[in-house]
This record gives sequence, C-alpha cells and structure tokens, in this order.
Amino acid sequence: MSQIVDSCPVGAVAQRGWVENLLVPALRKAVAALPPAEGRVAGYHRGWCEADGSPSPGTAGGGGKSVRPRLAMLSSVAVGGTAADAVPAAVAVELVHDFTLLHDDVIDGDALRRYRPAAWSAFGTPAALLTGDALLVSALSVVSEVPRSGEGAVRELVHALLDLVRGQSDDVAFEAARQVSVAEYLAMAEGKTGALMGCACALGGVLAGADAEQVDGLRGFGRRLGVAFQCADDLLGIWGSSARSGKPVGADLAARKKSLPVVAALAEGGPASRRLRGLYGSSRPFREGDIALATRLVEEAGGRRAAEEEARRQVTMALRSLSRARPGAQVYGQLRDIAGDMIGRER
Ligand code: GRG
Repeated sequence: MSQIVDSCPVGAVAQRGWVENLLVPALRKAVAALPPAEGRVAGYHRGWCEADGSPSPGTAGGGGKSVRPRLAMLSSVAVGGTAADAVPAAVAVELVHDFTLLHDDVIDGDALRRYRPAAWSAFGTPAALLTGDALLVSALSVVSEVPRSGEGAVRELVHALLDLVRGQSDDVAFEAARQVSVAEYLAMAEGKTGALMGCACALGGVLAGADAEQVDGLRGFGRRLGVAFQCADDLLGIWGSSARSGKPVGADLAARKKSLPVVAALAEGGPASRRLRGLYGSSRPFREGDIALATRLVEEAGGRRAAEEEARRQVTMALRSLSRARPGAQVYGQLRDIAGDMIGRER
C-alpha cells in the first residue's frame, strides 16, 4: 500500500515521505499528550517502541499500513485541498483505528498484532483497554480543535463511531448465530470496517471545504472500499500467511467466526457446505487438522470465490460513488489504484 501511494506522485501531495513528514509527527504529538502509561502502550502498538519503552529500530512510520490516513489525504486532494489540510482527519481516523484494534484483540483473544505480541498480552488487558479509551478521546479532541469545520467534522466522526460499534456488536453476535446471510454480513462489514474508511474520506473532504455532494460521494467511496477491504481481510484470515500479515491465520476459523467466505460457503448448501455446517455447529474446540479441513470445505463450497467476487463488486460501487466527488483524473487514478491494491493485498 505505502509503495503504491508513495511511488505515484500526484502534484506535491503523494510524494514519498508524506507519512513520515506530516502524519507521523502529528500522531506522535497526539500520543505524547496521553498519560505516560497509555502513551507507552500506544507507542508500542504503533511499533515505535519496545514494551520497555526503548525505541524500536527502523519503524519511523509505525507498524500499520496507514490506509485510512492516506484515504483522508487523497480525498482532500480530490476536492481541491492539500495534504496538510487533511492532517487532523488523518490523525483522528488512525487514532480511532488503533483504539479499535486494541479493543478487538482483547475481545477476540488474538495474541499477535502487527508482527508482535498484541498490547494486551504484553501489558495486560486493563492497560490495552485504557489505552484504546485514551486514543478515542484523543481522536475526538483532535477533530474538535479544527478551526471552522470542527463541528461538522465531530458530527461526521461520531456518526462513524456509532456505526462502528454497531458493526462490531453484530460481528460478535454472529459467532453464536446459527445462520448469517450474506446481506447481514455486508451490513456488519459496512459498520465494522466501512464506517471508519468512509469517515476518513468524508473528513478529508470536509476539512478541504468540499460541498455536501462531494462529501457524500467520498463517504460512499470509503464505505464501499471498507467492505471490500474487510472481504480481503477475511480471505487473508484463511488463506493468508501470518509471516506476511502479522496476524494469526486460521484463528477466525478456530473461533468459528462468520467471515464472508464461511457465510457464503454455509449458504451454498452442497455436500461440502453441509459438512462445514456440522463442523461449525459443534461446540467442541477445533482439534488438530480441523482448521485445514474447514479451509478445504470453505473453498469447495465456493466461499473463497464468492468473497473475491464480492470484493470486486464493492470496488466497482466505490468508484461509482467517488465520481460524485468530481476528482481530477490524476487523483481519481490514484484512488482507483489504492482500491485495486486493497483487494489484491497480502497484508
Ligand atoms: C467505536 C465505540 C466504538 C467501539 C469500537 C472494538 C470495536 C468497537 C471495533 C473493532 C473494529 C475492527 C477491529 C474492525 C477491523 C477492521 C480491519 C480490517 C482492521 C485491519 O486494518 P489494517 O489492515 O491494519 O489497515 P493496520 O495494522 O495496517 O493498521
């Protein structure tokens, strides 16, 4: 992802180093303003320091891909703003994103994040939760301080947060549900992942002074892109590699998560689908070999192909929405490349 944005200059904005020169200093400032204990956990979570607080080697940009900040930045450019205009939006969405990851790892019990022990397993659950809370408050503070557009920006963020928590709540509820439809899955993914990406794009537009039609178009672009991103994430959760993604592979199946490939495979109804239903329906913990079996059954029942097709369909809808923001050809091309990259990614 960083390669794509950094290696395709759009005017002055997408030059190599936007992340290092504008985003990271602003993120570091926000993290430095947290209480020291939460600041240390946040710095660790971002890959800036080790658990003991000593600097991590070679991680100036942090452990994540900075997808949401880049969307905010390019959305600003798409409506005639600058990269600098988008910095508060970029910082806020990344702080929220970090908050959700910290809490999500606790909820799921995932012990690996961004190639190292998740914050809860390095610092304990209370520290991880409190750090997430602190990051959320910091994000709201950053957005509320933007001169002029502050009020509209806070509204945009709050709406996204409400959708996000609804999506996460549905995702958790799906684990115990006997049946989840593809439509229910897509609504969940739009909340859990689309809301924040939509917010990143919309905020980029708001801070650049875009009109309502443009902001709507950007928000819709980000939301659809977020669903596509979640489809890709689900595929990586089954067929990715831990070494590449820095996240546990197979954990979603072991936890009987209703990810899109599974939902689609369960809906298919053929022999592999019925066997998968038996495996997912039983309450006994997965044994050695069950993850490999479930992976095979999901593929045989067409779940992988269905999720790949859905991701492509979402990207097509995302680009249609982007046109409503009336972006110039160059930045449109760059956002289209990011969208394509999102569904073909390996991490
Ligand atoms: C908003 C009040 C409120 C609560 C949040 C915990 C929670 C409720 C939501 C969790 C949402 C979540 C974790 C969604 C997953 C989104 C996703 C695909 C994350 C992976 O994003 P990447 O790949 O991560 O961009 P990096 O590490 O690159 O930054």
